[in-house]
Amino acid sequence: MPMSRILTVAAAQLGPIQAAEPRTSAVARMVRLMERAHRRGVELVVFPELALTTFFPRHYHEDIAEADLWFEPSMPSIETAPLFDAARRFGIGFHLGYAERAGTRRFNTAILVAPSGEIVLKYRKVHLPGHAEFDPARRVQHLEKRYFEVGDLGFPVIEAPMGTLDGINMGMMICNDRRWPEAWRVLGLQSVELVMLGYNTPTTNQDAATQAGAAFEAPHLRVFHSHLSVQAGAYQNATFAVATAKTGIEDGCELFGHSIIVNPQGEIVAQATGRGDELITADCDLDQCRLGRTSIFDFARHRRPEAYERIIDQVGAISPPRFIPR
Ligand code: ING
Repeated sequence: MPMSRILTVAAAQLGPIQAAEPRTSAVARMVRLMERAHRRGVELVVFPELALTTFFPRHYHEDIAEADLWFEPSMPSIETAPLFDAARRFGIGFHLGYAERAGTRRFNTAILVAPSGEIVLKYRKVHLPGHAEFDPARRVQHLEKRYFEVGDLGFPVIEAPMGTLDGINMGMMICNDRRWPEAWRVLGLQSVELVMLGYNTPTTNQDAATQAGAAFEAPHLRVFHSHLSVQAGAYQNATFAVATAKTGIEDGCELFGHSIIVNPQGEIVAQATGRGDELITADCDLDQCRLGRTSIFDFARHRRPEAYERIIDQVGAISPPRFIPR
């Protein structure tokens, strides 16, 4: 019987960050969550998407350069250094989502940081929801296509030490990515064992309310869809997943929480219940990935890429041929 490979992880859910809240305040809140995590023996902490500021894509800036105040020109920086110091002090790795400015390029980015404070992996969000121009019909804008470029790093997986373990296969995605099975499968095809993702998801769908005739999406379904996406992604790729929310009311817009930790069977093993800063933890036995990976989801034995061409060849859906009765 192989030794179990236990990693104690935490989703460090954040309550609202108001537009006026300085980064130093958000960072101080996150350091307090890392201290709490350390007291619970946590070895890896997953913070949300865009964890340093309010979810600014809800605000319209005519001049993109005006939005630069929401971006990090360097990582670490003076404001974020306390997170890296805490990682070293507590011997804890962490995942952080933030708005990255790389020269003239802007991305919705996440990094994985080792307990040494070294950046182990970086990911730039590929699936950018919402729109690029101001939409007068929307009560709240969702301008990720305006402020961010599509990520250019693919969906990378790295094997790196974490906690007491010599090597864990870790990968990331961000928010809307979790709704796209392709993102999970690209990570699964690299033998990922732990997927980290942060999200900022409004409680009510600002989209549907504005598209005439769009079916109304009840708020309870918003959480169901979020959980369904993460549970399916974890199960179908035999991986653990930590999905961490920024939640609460920011600038009058409510984001839902319900952060979860999911095992390779698709079971929710921990769930947040509040609307503020909250730490949920779980012991993840990474050898649980072995069952799915060597049976139902043994990709080498069962996948048939020759039948999947449409997934690569097409972007949008086409209309099917019509049945003509004889
Ligand atoms: N937020 C939302 C998300 O994908 C969204 C946007 C919500 C799109 C609901 C579609 C339906 O969770 C981000 N930041 O991607």
